Parts: sequence; structure tokens; C-alpha cells
Amino acid sequence: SIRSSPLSTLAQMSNPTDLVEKAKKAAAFAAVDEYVKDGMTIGVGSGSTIVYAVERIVERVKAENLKLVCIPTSFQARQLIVEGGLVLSDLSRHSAIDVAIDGADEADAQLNCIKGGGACMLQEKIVAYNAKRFVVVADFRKKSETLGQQWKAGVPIEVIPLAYVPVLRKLESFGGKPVLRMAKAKAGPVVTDNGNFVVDCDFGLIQDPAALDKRIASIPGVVETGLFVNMAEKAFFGMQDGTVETR
Ligand code: ABF
Repeated sequence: SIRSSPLSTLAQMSNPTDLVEKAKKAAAFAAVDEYVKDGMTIGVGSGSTIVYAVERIVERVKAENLKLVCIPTSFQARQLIVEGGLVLSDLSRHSAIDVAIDGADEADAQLNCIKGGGACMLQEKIVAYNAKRFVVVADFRKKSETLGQQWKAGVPIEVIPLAYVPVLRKLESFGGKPVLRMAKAKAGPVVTDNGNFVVDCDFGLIQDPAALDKRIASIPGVVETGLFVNMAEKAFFGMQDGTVETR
């Protein structure tokens, strides 16, 4: 039958979606196993790779009876925590986070990241900044030498709605190509969990992410950028061959 023909088996094995999902899962599981310990307060990132990290946290909480407290970085993260039956808290009650685990759109050789493809970078950055340790989980597509090599959609920038036009103009004067992020249905702009807009600004290859981050953040109306400079201590990349590479 077609199902058991060698060709269809080959097609299944090399299905790119399958490879990416396996890579995300391998990276997320490895990070949780290395970093999550009993009694910790955990920052829970956003995105599709984090779904696997929460899956592993839930498994370990049940198997090892771990006592953990989870701080979300988005509405999605909050839902994952609640649905997983984990203990949900916030930065007012638990301002000292032991480890924050989050995905990324790209991570370079120094572990600087572009984040915010999912429009959650403001809360993600607050949680990562307040964590003793910040670790990134990603698949092989996100690994690069220089930011801008892999993520071509530009740097996500969270902007106060009334300021978006002057912010776009200022970003153009910096040499960027900014666009206001629109919702899929083209019904209007994407609105973040914080009620703001997102501008995606292409700067090509980013040689000095620290300087660019400061420059963008200094524009009035910009709330936060998706450049996470010097924040991550380790990145776990799930690779095509099923292994996990760390940096
Ligand atoms: C969050 O989710 C974001 O900062 C980043 O944009 C995105 C990565 O998502 P995924 O794991 O689905 O690639 O971590």
C-alpha cells in the first residue's frame, strides 16, 4: 500500500514541519531538565517552543512532586500555566525569578536575540530582566552568527498607538524599513497584551545590537524593542538530526 511504501516513509521522515516540531521539543525538554529545580520561581515565555517547555514542567511537577511558582510573559503563557495546573503568580508577589525560559526568533553567536515575532516582547523582557538566569529555547532555524541573518521580518518594536507615525518616520531616518504590523485578517493593527501597536523594522544585518537597541528605545513613544542584548546565559537549539546544541 502507499502507506508502507519506502517513498512515503522517507517523505514522513523528512517532513520539514515534523523536524522543526521535534527540534523545538528537544530544546525545550533539555532546558527544563537542566534548569528547573524544586522550589524555584520560573518565568514562562511565549510562543510555540514554550508549549513544549510547559509540557515538560508539568510532567516533572507530577513525577517529582516539584513545588514551583510560574510567572507568565503573556496571556498565552498565563493560559499554559493555568491549563497545566501549575501555580500562577506575578511580579508583585514573586519579583525574584530563579530562571526564565523563553523562545526567540533569532539568537546570535553572543546569545543576543531578536524576539517579538509573537508580539510579547515587553513582558518577556521584564521577566527576563528580573530573572537570575535567562535561557533561550529554539529550533535550528533561529541559530545565527549575526542578528538579521535568519529573521527577515525586522526588529519588533512595541509602540504607543498615538505615536506610531512619528516613530515610523524616526526609524526611517535611522536607515530602517519600518512597517506597522497588521492583524492577519487585515482588520487593523496587531494590538499587544499591553494595548500597544507593533512596528517591525528591517535594519539588515545588525552588527551592534546594543547600540541599535538604545537608539530605538530613546524614541519617545517606543515602549520596548525586541532586541535582547546580553541577557541570555545559554541557548538550547534543537537540530535537524535530533540532537540539541547549546551555546
Ligand atoms: C516568543 O515567541 C517571542 O519572543 C518570539 O517572537 C516567539 C518565538 O516563538 P516560537 O517558539 O513559536 O518560534 O518567544
